[in-house]
Amino acid sequence: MAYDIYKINPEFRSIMPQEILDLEENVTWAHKQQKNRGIEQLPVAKELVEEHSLCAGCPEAATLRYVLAALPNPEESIIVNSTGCTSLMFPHIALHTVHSLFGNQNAVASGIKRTLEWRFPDKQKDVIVLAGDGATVDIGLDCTLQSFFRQEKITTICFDNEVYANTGGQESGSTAKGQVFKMAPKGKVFDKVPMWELAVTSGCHYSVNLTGSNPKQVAKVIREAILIAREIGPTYVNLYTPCILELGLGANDGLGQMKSLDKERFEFFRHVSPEADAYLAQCKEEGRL
Ligand SMILES: Cc1ncc(C[n+]2csc(CCOP(=O)(O)OP(=O)(O)O)c2C)c(N)n1
Ligand code: SF4
Ligand SMILES: [Mg+2]
Repeated sequence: MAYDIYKINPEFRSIMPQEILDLEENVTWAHKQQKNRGIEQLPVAKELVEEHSLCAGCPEAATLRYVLAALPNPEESIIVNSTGCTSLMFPHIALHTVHSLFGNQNAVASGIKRTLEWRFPDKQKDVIVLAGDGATVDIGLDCTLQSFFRQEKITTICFDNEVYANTGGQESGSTAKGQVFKMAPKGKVFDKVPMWELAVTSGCHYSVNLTGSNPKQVAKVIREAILIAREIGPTYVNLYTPCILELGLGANDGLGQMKSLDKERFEFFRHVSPEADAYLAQCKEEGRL
């Protein structure tokens, strides 16, 4: 085994599927040759989610793989998740993850980050929130914004599929105006909340809005967001990962849907504070980007 972060309880070993056993035995996070891990490793690295239990073709699954491939230091990273379709993938990940109560993810992540800073003052621990739009922009908005106001050094990634997917298609604050879903039959009355703008006014040093259509771009943004959160302050990434099921699309239609919104609601937006910009330049010079 490459790194001792994923251990199966010996009493459960005999009933574990091969997929889970493989995760323990074949992870490559800390292999020396994987030092410059990136999306190039997607076809070969076991831990970059080979299998998942989401709908076939769900863009959330593909985008999570890009996120995992972009982590600057996976062994020292903790991902805080919230209930939703995203959370179905976490049992398949050989990393430290925490499943928090729906909507509380940024409060939980803030506590973890502070505790780790106190417990391991000599180690750099990256705390990353990954949650849906319902958890981030709607029910958990208070916790999300409070973590920005208080300048918590965490990265918040919202998998924005513009709907409460896991509970069958209710509208969220992130749903576009006029959108009809099974459980929003009259169409959304209000505008979509531009969370990436709220993030800027609430104190994030880095805020990006994009779709999951371009793996390289996603990886670059995630890496920058995590590095800035280490030294400067909170960062936010809003990633469009459409729910093909609720949109009535097929398993092969996710990429096309993302591309069609690249120049629309999810036109690339990037805010970087002056301190963060200077830090990114330093990271580049040191070869960390
Ligand atoms: C405290 C609490 N409130 C509500 C729920 C019900 N619930 C489970 S998943 C979900 C929707 C998640 O939507 P989103 O965060 O957008 O993620 P998605 O499923 O769309 O990826 C809700 C409301 C819950 N599990 N816990
Ligand atoms: S319901 Fe939607 S978001 Fe959830 S797994 Fe299926 S396609 Fe993905
Ligand atoms: Mg959602």
